[in-house]
Amino acid sequence: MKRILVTGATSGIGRATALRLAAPDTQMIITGRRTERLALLKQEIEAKGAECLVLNFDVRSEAECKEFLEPLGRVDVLINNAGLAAGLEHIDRGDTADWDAMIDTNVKGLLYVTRIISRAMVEAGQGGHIINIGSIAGTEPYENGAVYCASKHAVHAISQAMRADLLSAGIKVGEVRPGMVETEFSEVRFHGDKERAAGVYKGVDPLTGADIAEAIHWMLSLPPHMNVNDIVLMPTQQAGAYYTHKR
Ligand code: NDP
Ligand code: 8X3
Repeated sequence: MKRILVTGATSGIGRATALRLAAPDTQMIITGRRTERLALLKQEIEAKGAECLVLNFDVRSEAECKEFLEPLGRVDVLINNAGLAAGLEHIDRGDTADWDAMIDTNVKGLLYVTRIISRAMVEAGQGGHIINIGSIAGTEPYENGAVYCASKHAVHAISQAMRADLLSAGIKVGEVRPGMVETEFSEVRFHGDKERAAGVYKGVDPLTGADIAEAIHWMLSLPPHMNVNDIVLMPTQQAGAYYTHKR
């Protein structure tokens, strides 16, 4: 049985990925803070013939990561997806609580999860596959996004370094770096302002969580000798952080 762990599966890219990867002979391990959503997703995953284990915890807490992830032992695949942007402000106006949330989740949370899961993979000696969800913000710093961009630059650096660290253990490390994907991302960034969030996607056909899930499914289906290190995905109407052609 293949065991696949997806962090941040209650919404957006993580939810779509958990559903895309669910199949008979697979155990999906889904995580997030919103209990009811995890319970509903478990039902959808099981309807696809997969087993499902729900882990309800906050990746910002190292203690919770240890409590919930260490008992798992080895999994075959880890999708490090849990993350957020909070706020969109010039550096002099930024809110330090937003900064802490982004750094604690996107960087420290990803590290806590990765340390536990990669260690179990190395100790089992059977390889594995880790895919980190980065962003175009991981190479393109943009105005008002200093801390989010810094956190995704960190994910980009960590992805490259951990690929080297885990090379001799035969563990594949890939990074998926999307541009604009319509999820709850902007609603979270704008602290629940749905109208402002909708404005981000107005006049654009953005990517969907399902589009990203399809790419992840493809990366996981490649033969053992082949790895995708880094893949950048954007809507056709976007060419970079500063270039979006709106209708
Ligand atoms: P969503 O807001 O729709 O989903 C984010 C997910 O992360 C939720 O399941 C949420 O679960 C989880 N999460 C957030 N904080 C925590 C936490 N502290 N502990 C556990 N889980 C957490 O956004 P997306 O699907 O768009 O975002 C997924 C990833 O994709 C993020 O890393 C984001 O940076 C990245 N990304 C998104 C892009 C976009 O345009 N949408 C573009 C490029 C990258 P819960 O709240 O239940 O804990
Ligand atoms: C999310 C996409 O353009 O807001 O990572 O950085 S963007």
